[in-house]
Amino acid sequence: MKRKDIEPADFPKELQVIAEKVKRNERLNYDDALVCFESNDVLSLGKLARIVKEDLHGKICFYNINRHINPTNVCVYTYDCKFCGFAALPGEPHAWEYSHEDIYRKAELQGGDKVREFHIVGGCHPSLRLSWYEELLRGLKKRFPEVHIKAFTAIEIGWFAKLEKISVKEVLLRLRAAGLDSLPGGGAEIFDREIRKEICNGKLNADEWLEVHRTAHKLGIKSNCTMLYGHIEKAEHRVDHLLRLRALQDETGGFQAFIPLAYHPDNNFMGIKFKTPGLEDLKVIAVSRLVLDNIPNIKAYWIMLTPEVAQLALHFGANDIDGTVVEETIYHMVGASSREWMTREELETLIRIAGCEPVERDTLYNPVA
Ligand code: V47
Repeated sequence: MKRKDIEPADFPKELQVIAEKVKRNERLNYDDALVCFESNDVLSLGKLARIVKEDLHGKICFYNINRHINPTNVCVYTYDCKFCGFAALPGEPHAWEYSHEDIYRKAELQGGDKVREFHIVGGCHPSLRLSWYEELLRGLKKRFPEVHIKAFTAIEIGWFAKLEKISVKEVLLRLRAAGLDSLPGGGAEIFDREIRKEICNGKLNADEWLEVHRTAHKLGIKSNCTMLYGHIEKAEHRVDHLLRLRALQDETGGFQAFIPLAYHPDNNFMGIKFKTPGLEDLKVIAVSRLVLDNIPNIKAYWIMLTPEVAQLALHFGANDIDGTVVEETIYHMVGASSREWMTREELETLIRIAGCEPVERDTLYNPVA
């Protein structure tokens, strides 16, 4: 279906204004976004989001052949980030710090498909210096020159700046010179000051997170963005979060993909013991597609959603399902029930069964021949 064929009268009353705007390709405002999040007509939202997605991407669904690596889980924010089950303090039994050689060996284990991207994130380690990370990136580039390195959340970049007493710009320039190609989207959580204080007091605030990405974009470094939902936030906090991302994207155009991340309940200090049900996840995907009119790609991260819900998300506005991953710890330490990797064949099958056309992409969203 095309935008012009939308019949607003066919939608429930509360969504008719939204349908009209989608039909006219008009930007949704704060109130519209709130109406979307407060509606329980997920199928109608999905229908609209799918039309928007197909307008942008047709039937294409992107995937990539990537490998996650977490050099260390030792983190100064271990007890600040209440939702995290990954981090540890130095010396705790579950803490790890891989050596460069350990990491090079892991990078070799690519699960059978030729990896095009390393996704590298970790804890904010109290004593690993920026030079250690620069050496790591140089070592990886030397051994895997054709692999794109997407590494370090804004939180890690901010931490390196604090530890080294240098600016965020200087950190980014040094890391880029050593081999950094782009930034992942983690650490955004929820921008609202009060909610952020409750769930991750102490680490970068919203303006600081956005400033790291603004600085990266100005240097020509592309990045992703995320939102952690399904904990104590309300609809208005989700809307505020999406609109702040949209405003930065208007300014810089540097975000490639938005990845909504559903809160997982195990092994953390939140005290919330359930994960959002699948329909809620599909609603967040759909509303993100409708509100973020300037971010080209909405990623249904299959590790976080499960392959089953990620597949459904392709009918609710998502056009990317992430990649092979190979080894995953962040979500598996907080209760993810999915496997840690999928092969190219499995990803392609999952996409085809959803009626979409699988296209392998590189990290910068160029289709791979
Ligand atoms: O920043 C941590 C989240 C993020 C929990 O850029 C949790 O391509 C739910 O950002 N429940 C890291 N979420 C993952 C991430 C990501 C993943 C895939 C692709 C990309 C990309 C980025 O995981 C953290 C945090 O928001 N997280 N703990 C939890 N209990």
